[in-house]
Amino acid sequence: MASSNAYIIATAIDRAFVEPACVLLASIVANADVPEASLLVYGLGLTLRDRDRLAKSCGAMADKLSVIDLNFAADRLKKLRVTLTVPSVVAYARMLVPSILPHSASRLLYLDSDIVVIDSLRPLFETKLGGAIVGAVPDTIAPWVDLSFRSDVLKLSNPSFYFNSGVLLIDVEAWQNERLTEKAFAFNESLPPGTRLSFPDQDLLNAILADFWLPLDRRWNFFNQTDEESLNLQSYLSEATIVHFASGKKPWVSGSTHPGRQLYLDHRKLTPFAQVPLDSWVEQRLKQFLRSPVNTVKNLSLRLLRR
Ligand SMILES: [Mn+2]
Repeated sequence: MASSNAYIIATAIDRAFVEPACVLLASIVANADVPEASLLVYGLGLTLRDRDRLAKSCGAMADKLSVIDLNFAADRLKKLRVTLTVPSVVAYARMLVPSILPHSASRLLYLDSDIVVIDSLRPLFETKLGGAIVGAVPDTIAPWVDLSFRSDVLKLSNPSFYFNSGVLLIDVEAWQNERLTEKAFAFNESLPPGTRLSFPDQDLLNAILADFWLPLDRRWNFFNQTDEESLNLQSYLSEATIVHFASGKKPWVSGSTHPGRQLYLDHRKLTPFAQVPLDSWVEQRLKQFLRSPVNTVKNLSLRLLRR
């Protein structure tokens, strides 16, 4: 059994997600109660200014931050498909990161950058995985998801047993022993040409981890599970520890009506973006295109057609 004395929190971004990553870091420093944790940001194409903003957002934990250039993996990542739901290849970094950490890093908490932490993460880090390799929060079935895809293509024996990949508590040593990074890339390459995954990195991870993941309480990855669910700020405050802005409605867009938005704005005040005006939806999408270096024109046109 691995010791749990080394906590690592990691995320991955390109230039389009520097602001939310700053807010994520500030929220961890303010609320997560793990001052000994290492903070890793894997970045693609980040500038010195971006790095400076990330460091400034870490305040008292600035010496815990490492910003690591993802260029070493760029060739591998660029071969992977981007989609409407996963607009940047940095999403796939979660498949790589556990394989490149030292063995002694026994607990890795991998977080999407569209997250705000509002309470202590210590109980999560202390969670016993009970033989599982990854802890994650189940994702209930969106009505438009084709369950037969999950059984036929992803080979899930129970297509309803499916997790959201936005928060992953990972036993690094066990991940490495099972060579899960290699398995994830191999599974992707084994798919028939033209296969369209609904949520690429998430589908691949569900496929290779089907027998190796432990469902965690919803508070560790709190998001709207169905279109009908009506969360409000109070439900976030009372039921969530990790708030995940998982839908397309991101709180950093001006005019956003996301019910958890105030949590984002409150922590944004703790970052170098405090005085920066929020982008409109169009500005945001344009920046996302310009700052996500490996996106294709095809992908942009698809996204513009979307709404
Ligand atoms: Mn997300």
